Amino acid sequence: MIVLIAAILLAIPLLAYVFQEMTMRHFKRPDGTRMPTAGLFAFFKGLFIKLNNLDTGNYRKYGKYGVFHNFLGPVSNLEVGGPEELKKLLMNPTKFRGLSPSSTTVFNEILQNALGITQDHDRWTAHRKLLNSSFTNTEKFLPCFERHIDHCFDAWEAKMKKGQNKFQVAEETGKIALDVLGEAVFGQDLKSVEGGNSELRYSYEKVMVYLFEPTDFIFPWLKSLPTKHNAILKESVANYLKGMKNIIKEAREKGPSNPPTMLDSLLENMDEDTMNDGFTEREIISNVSGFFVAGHETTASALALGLFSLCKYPEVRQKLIEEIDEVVGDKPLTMEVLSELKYTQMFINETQRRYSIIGTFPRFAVEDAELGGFHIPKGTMITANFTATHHDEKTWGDPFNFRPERFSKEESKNRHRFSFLPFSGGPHICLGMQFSLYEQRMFYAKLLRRFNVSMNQTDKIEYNNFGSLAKHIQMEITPRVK
Ligand code: HEM
Ligand SMILES: *[C@@H]1O[C@H](CO)[C@@H](O)[C@H](O)[C@H]1NC(C)=O
Ligand SMILES: *[C@@H]1O[C@H](CO)[C@@H](O)[C@H](O)[C@H]1NC(C)=O
Ligand SMILES: *[C@@H]1O[C@H](CO)[C@@H](O)[C@H](O)[C@H]1NC(C)=O
Ligand SMILES: *[C@@H]1O[C@H](CO)[C@@H](O)[C@H](O)[C@H]1NC(C)=O
Ligand SMILES: *[C@@H]1O[C@H](CO)[C@@H](O)[C@H](O)[C@H]1NC(C)=O
Ligand SMILES: CC(=O)N[C@H]1CO[C@H](CO)[C@@H](O)[C@@H]1O
Repeated sequence: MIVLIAAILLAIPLLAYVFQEMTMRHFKRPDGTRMPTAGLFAFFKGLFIKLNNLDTGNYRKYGKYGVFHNFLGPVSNLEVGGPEELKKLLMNPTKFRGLSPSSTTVFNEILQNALGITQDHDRWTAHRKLLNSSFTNTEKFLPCFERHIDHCFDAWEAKMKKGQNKFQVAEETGKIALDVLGEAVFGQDLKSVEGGNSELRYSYEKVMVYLFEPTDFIFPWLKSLPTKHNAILKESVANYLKGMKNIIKEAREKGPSNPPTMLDSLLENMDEDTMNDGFTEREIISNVSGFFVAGHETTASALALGLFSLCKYPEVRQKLIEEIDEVVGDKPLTMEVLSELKYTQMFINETQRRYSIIGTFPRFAVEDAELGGFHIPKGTMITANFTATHHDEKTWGDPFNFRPERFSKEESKNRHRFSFLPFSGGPHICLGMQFSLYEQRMFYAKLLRRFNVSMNQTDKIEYNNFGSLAKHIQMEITPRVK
C-alpha cells in the first residue's frame, strides 16, 4: 500500500514533467533556445491565490524575451508583454485572431461576431470602415456627455443637502457611462442616474452578469438545466433581444436623429443580403450590444480609478484643479477647451497605465507563427498582456508609482509606441477611444469645478485577471470651497 502511494506520488510530477517537456520542445528559436515557461503548476497555484495585490512577478521572472509560455491547465498559452512582440501580434490580425467562444454561450447569443471576434476578416474590415464614421466626429457627443454628467452631479448635490457625503463612486460612474451610451448609441434616456425603471436596462444588466461568467464558457450546457435561475436568464436574453429589435424598428420608422445616433449610422448601411458589405439586423444588434459591452464598464472603471487616484495623491489632485481652473474657468466646455487640458490627459493616461482597465486581451495563432524569435505552433492561445507591458521596469523605471508626468512630451519622446496600449493597438484598436477620452476629460473638468473628493487612505484597489476594480470604494464628495 505504502509502495503504491509512493509510486503514485512520484509518478504525478514525473508525468507532469514529461508532458511539460513534450509541449515546450515546440516553442524554440532556430538556435535551439527554449522559451521560458512558468511551468505546469503555475496555473494551479494561480487558482488558489487571491489576487489582492498586483503580482507582476511572472513577467519579471520569465519575460526577458518579451514573451513567455504559461500553461492554462494542459493548454498552451503565451503571455506577450514586450512592445516589439505586441506590435507584431496586434498588427497581424489575419495571423493572430480574436477568440470566439462556443456558439451556445450567452456571450455569443448577444455579441455573435461583434468586437472584432469575427472569423471573417473581410467582413470585419468592411464593417469597421462603415463604423468608423459614427466615431470620428467626437464633437457631436459633447452635449450628451455634459447632460448626463450634470444629471449625476445635480443628484449628488441634492443628496449632500440632505447630509449624505459618502458615495460608492464606481456605481455612480457606471450610471453616467450607461446613460451616455444609451443616448449616443440609440437616442434613448435609460435614466440610470435618476434610478428610473427601464425594462431594457433591467434585462441588459441581467444579461451582463452572465456575459463573462467563466462557468458559462467552460460548461455552456449547464444553462439548459431546468433551474429557476436558468429560466430567468433565458427570459432576460429573450427580452433583451426583443427590446433591441423594437428599438431598431422605432428608429427605422422615425428616421435619423440630429445629430445621428450610432444606430442611425448602422441603419444607413443596413442590408439583409449578406453577399454585400452592409449589416443585417442581427449584426446591428450585435454591434450595438458590443458598444455597450465595450464602452460601459470600461469607462466607468476608468473614471472610478481616476477618482481613486485623485484621493490617493493630493498633489496630483491639486495640479488638476489648478489646470482646470486656469483653462476652463467659466468657459463652455468645447472641443478646443477640452483639448487644452494637457495635464488632465496625462493624468487619464497614467490612470489607464497604472490600473490597466483591460489588462489582457485574448488572441490565438491561426497558423504557425513566430514571436520574440520563437516558433509558435498553430492554434496556440495568446494573451496580449497589457498589464505586464504597463508595469515593465525597462520602460517605466518606477512602474508602481503614480506619476502623470511620465506622459509629458519630454518623458514620452523616446518611448516605444506599443509600450502603452490602454485601448490596444493596430487595426483592432478601440473604436471608442476618442469618445471615452473626451467623456473622461469632460467628467474631470466638471467635477473639480464643483466638488472635492477624498477617501479613507487605507482603502485599496482589488485586482482580478481582467484588470483592476474600484467596486467597493466609498469616497467622500463635498462641495468645493471657493
Ligand atoms: C476606458 C474605456 C475603454 C477602454 C479601456 C477600451 C479598451 C478596448 C480594448 C483593449 C479593445 C480591444 C482591441 C483589440 O481587439 O485588440 C477595445 C475594442 C473595442 N472598443 Fe473599446 N475601450 C473603451 C471604451 C470604449 C467605448 C466607449 C466604446 C464605444 C462607444 C468602445 C468600443 C469598442 C469597439 C467597437 C471595439 C472593437 C474594435 C474592433 O475590433 O474593431 N470602447 N476597446
Ligand atoms: C499578465 O501579466 C501580469 C504581470 O506579470 C500577471 O500578473 C497577470 O497574471 C497576467 N495576466 C494573465 C491573464 O495571464
Ligand atoms: C477612421 O477614420 C480616421 C479619420 O478619418 C482615420 O484616421 C482612421 O485611420 C480610420 N480608421 C480605420 C480603422 O479605418
Ligand atoms: C495618452 O493616451 C492616448 C490614448 O491612449 C494616446 O493617444 C497618447 O499618445 C498618450 N499620450 C502619451 C504622451 O503617451
Ligand atoms: C480637498 O479636500 C482635501 C481633504 O479633505 C483638502 O485637504 C483640500 O484642501 C481640499 N481641496 C480643495 C480645493 O477644496
Ligand atoms: C478606514 O478604514 C479602516 C479599515 O477598514 C477603518 O478601521 C477605519 O475606521 C476607517 N476610517 C474612517 C475615517 O472611516
Ligand atoms: C466593431 C465591431 O464590433 N464590428 C462588428 C459588427 O458586427 C459584425 C458582424 O457581427 C462584425 O463582423 C464586426 O466585427
